[in-house]
Amino acid sequence: MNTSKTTQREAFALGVIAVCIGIFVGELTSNRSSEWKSPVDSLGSWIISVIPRFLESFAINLFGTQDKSVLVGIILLVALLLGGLAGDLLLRGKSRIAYAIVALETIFGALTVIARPHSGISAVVPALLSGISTALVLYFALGRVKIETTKENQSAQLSSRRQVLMFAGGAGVLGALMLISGQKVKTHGLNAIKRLAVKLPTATQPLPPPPVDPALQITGLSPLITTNDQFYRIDTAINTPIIDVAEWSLTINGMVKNPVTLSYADLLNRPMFELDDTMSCVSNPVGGTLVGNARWLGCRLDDLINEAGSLTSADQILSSSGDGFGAGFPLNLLDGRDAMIAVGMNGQPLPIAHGFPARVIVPGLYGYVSATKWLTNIELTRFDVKQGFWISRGWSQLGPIKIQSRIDYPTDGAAIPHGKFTFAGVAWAPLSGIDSVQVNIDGTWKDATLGPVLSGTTWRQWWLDWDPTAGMHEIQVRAVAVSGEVQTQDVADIAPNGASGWHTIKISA
Ligand SMILES: Nc1nc2c(c(=O)[nH]1)N[C@H]1C(S)=C(S)[C@@H](COP(=O)(O)O)O[C@H]1N2
Ligand SMILES: [Mo]
Repeated sequence: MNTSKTTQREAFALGVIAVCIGIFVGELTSNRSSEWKSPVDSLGSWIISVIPRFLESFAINLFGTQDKSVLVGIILLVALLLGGLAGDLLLRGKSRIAYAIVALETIFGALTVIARPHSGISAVVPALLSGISTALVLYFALGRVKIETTKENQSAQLSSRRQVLMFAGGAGVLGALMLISGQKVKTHGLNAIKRLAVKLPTATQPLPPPPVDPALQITGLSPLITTNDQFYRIDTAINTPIIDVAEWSLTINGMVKNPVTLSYADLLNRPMFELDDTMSCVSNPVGGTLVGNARWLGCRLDDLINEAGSLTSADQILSSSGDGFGAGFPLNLLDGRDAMIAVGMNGQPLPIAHGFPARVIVPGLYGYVSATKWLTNIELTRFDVKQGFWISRGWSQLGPIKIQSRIDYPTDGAAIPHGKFTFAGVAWAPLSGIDSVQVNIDGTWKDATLGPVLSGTTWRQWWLDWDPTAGMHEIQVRAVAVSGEVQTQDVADIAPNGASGWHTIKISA
């Protein structure tokens, strides 16, 4: 009894090890050539592309910006469990099912590799090698065990083979981890060093330095300008793309008279301007944090489009990043607003996570329809011909940022100590700007004090002193735009075109 139990456990472990070695081989080979793609990354990208957005938002809320690592972790876990299952089946003599599992896993991985943009047929090489090595290890570790007839022989054979294999497996896994991280560190590191070497141009007419930030004085208030490392991050990329600025180029083509291609140096040589702009994700819930305010540096998008000369039949500007992401907005939204190809963020070259070397920023639009990071192409096209990444997944074709306000301090459910304190938060209403913010305390609206205006497309900080009475209180906030628009109380979900409603919190004093 005891022996057979151990044997089963060993078989499971050997199956897991076989998959570890397979994954090692897959990652190792995918690092050998830019044509060959990592099966793990491809599976992740595929999952992100089919996952319903509400689930993605849920994952983002749960795991924050670690959501991609969690996804990769889940993929690895499932693969290892399937390996264990295959090991177990082999021990029971069900070798056909065992190998079928490995084959299906391999084929599925290979299909997700093919599904990635710019995948040639050779892209599946790592997936195939990974599957073959898994099957071979399984075969040599467990496949021939059944030749022995008695249970005793079986387990004796396994035990001696076990030690060799456990050792080989352990070494393989360790090697794989070192290799994968080593390669990632090397390529990402090189990318990071090249970014550090970039010398940003200065704007033709630099903006005045931002005013003193009220957040320095007011507890819990969001800073006027979000620092680069505090800025939210949302994208479909498992790994940020490795882009060599020396080779990178931006092409403007499609329904244009003269296609334009710019190198990074060409781009930096164009007249530059600075833009203070608040960008939000359409998935930002009421009161949420998927929104940030930065000082961007870049060149005018409308000038570039004018140089390319759009045909009158075009109605959409569709930008894309070469990794399958695309974002499109109506051409007629280039109405003089300061849309830009951004190269700088808060005085630094765009951080890699935020789109280095270049991205699009269009004031007043959610990121999913405009703000393509790791930009490589801008195509003039028609909405009835082509659409951005999220549109076929149920998100609205048009994505103007809705007027919103948020209570930063105190947080929902907080217990406030006795005595005076200050409510604080931010409100935004691009392109118009914020005219006033009111706070509803237990049913009475009071006007909040407003912070400085950076531009019509940036958020404004607000605050309000209050001397609470003991007990529970319900607090709401609403904003009024310079245009006269009052933030609606009507609650809307983030899908399909952005959340609305008043941010409401309960606190006790
Ligand atoms: N290449 C690429 N660009 C992208 C995305 C993406 O998935 N891939 N996501 C968009 C979305 S949905 C948003 S909200 C913004 C987020 O930009 P940030 O990560 O710099 O905050 O980037 C946009 N640009
Ligand atoms: Mo987004």
